[in-house]
Amino acid sequence: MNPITSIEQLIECFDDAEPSEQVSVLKRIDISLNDFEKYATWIEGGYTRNCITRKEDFEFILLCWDRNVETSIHDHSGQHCWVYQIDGTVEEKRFDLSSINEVELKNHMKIKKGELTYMHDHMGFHSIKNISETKAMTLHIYASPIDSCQIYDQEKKHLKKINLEYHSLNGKAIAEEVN
Ligand code: CSS
Ligand code: FE2
Repeated sequence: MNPITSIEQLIECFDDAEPSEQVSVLKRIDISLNDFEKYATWIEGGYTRNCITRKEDFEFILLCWDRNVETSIHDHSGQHCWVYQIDGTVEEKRFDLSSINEVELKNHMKIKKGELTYMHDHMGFHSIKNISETKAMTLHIYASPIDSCQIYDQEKKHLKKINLEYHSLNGKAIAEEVN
C-alpha cells in the first residue's frame, strides 16, 4: 500500500474512495506532524476543534488537546468516527448505556502515535482523554459531518444534545467563543 504523505493527498484519496474503501485510505496515512501544525490552535485546559476540510459526505478535524483534558461521554450522531493519533497518547473509554440510564464501562485502551481507531453509535458511547506528558493532536474523520452529538451527564444520569463548533477553519481562527 502506498503511503499517503500529505493532507491534500489524503483528502483527495478519501474523497475518491467508495465508502467500503475509506478505511484502507486512512490506514495509509504517513504525514509529518509539521503538516498539521498550520491548522493547530490551542486553549489552556481544553481541546480545540480545527476544521481542515468539510464536504457534503465527510469532515476532517484536527483536535488539539491540552494535558489531562477529557471529553464528556458522547456519541457521534449515527456517523462513522475514525480517530488517527498524530502526536501524543490518548485513552479511549467505551461505554454502554443501560436501560436505567447508567453508563457501564466496557473497555478502555490507549491510542498511540500512528494508530487509527473506529467508533460508531452501535458500539456505544465513548470518552477520550489526553494522557500524554505533553499536548496531543488527533485527526478526526467523520462521515458524514457531525454538527451535534449527545453527551451523558453523569450527575443527572441523562443525555443531552450539544452543538459541536469549530475553533478554526482552514487554519484561520474563528473569533467567537465556542463550547
Ligand atoms: N467527538 C468529539 C471528539 S472525541 S471522537 C468531537 O468531535 O469533539
Ligand atoms: Fe468521539
